[in-house]
Amino acid sequence: MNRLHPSTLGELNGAVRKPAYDRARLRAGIVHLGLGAFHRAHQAVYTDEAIARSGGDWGIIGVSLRSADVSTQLLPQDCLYSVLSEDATGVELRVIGVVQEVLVASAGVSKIADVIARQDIRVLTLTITEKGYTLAADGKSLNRKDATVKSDLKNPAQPRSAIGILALGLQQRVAAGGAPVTIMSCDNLSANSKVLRAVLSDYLQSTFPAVLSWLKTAARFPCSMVDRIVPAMTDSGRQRQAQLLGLRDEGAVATEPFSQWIMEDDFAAGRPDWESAGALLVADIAPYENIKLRLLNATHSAIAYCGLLAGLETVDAVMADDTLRGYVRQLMQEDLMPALEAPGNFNLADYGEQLLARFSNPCLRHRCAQIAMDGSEKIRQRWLPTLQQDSAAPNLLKALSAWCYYMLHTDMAIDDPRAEQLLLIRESDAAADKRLIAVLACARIGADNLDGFSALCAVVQQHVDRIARYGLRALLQGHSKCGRRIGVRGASAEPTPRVPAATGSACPAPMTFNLPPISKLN
Ligand code: CS2
Repeated sequence: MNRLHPSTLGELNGAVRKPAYDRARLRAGIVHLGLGAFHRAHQAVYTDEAIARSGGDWGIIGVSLRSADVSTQLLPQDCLYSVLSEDATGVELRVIGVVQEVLVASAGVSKIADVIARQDIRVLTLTITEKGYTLAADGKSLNRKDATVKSDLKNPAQPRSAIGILALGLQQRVAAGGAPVTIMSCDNLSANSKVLRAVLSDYLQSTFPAVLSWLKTAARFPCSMVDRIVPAMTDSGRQRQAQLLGLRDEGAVATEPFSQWIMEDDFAAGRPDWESAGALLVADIAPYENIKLRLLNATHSAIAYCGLLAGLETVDAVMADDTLRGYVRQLMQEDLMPALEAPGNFNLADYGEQLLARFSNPCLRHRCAQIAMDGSEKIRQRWLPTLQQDSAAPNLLKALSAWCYYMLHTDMAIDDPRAEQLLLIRESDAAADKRLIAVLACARIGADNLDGFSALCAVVQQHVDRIARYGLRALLQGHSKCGRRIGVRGASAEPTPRVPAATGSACPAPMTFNLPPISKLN
């Protein structure tokens, strides 16, 4: 089978959408740090769609900070790749053409700094994951104890961290004329771009302090909320996608039909017409961001740890299990939703139902282990704010207990920036209460940021013991201690209908292409 390339586009299966613009007219205007599957299935798709719908010449230079794989996948294809979006009702397959160049940090950071410094680059976007921000416990300053940060602070001309590379590029940008730029985080962090500005400023203060005054006047940091479930690609997924395409695509990504991008309207030097592709530009992002992080992502993490402890591999398998699905619904409705303030036009109950349906999508095969990764970073973004409002939230405490049990009492792999510390705690023979406090401290949960921390520890310890004696299902089936049922703000008082159980064979016949490319909020 031939490989996807501009010269083979004519061989694509008929229903596959191709870039609906002249690629030769694109000029790089965006540099994206973190060219993983998520960016390719989200911001790049919006940019592609915006150019197709309303013109512009915004090409993307993508930077991979970790692996060099993406360059071997995309460069031989002249950076073309395909996005498959699929659920039980249909599939859509399209080729994206906006990525123009791929750089990898392992080949040297100077080229990356050079493109950040280019005066015609007007937008810098980032998907570097929560841990990429190298945040200290306060959630906004630089973690100066981190080994990579330490090395970057010593040698800022040869940085290895994302923040260090960005800072070096900006220092060169100022030297080259200091054209204004927008720097936008697209990661699952509360107040993401504000946090980015804070940690970057902290780093610059110690490395290139002269850049700080330029940063204040010439750079904008709009926060953004991004949403699309993008599981890691597998060999069999790639093979299947090739069959659907009619061409081999080493850079293929697969995702769900749903997609959402909400951002603050605060750009220094223009941007693609992302609204034309379905993005929302708002004055205040906080309510949307809170809903996404504290409902979607919070539930996702709970599904991941409970799923792994129950021996279920994927999110849809968790949702097809009566006990677990019942628990997930309770967690959302009784603990997470009541702690959220939805904007006036936002129907939280509908959003919750939509989430349950998205999690049940049988086509995604989203692995619990993928979501479980980096838990110590994710928990403080996803669970801590709800616990700070209600440290006795019964279902959320069960999720927290599942995470603690996983870390303390299993021999399952720990893929986490604090893995070393977590493993030491797992292997230690200290008293149970001390080990529990130490594990929670890794997730930055402690008496200093949580009223009622000791009561929380007592409940979590009981739950952990219960899992050890009777298994996770016994814990999830048990009624919450106080048996309370809290009304959901903005939700109907009626019990909500059950999401139909997903079946393994529910994936549709390929090539029906009946889904709208981008679903909008409400
Ligand atoms: C997931 C997210 O891996 C994870 O931690 O919760 O990547 C989630 O799929 C996205 O945020 C959905 O928009």
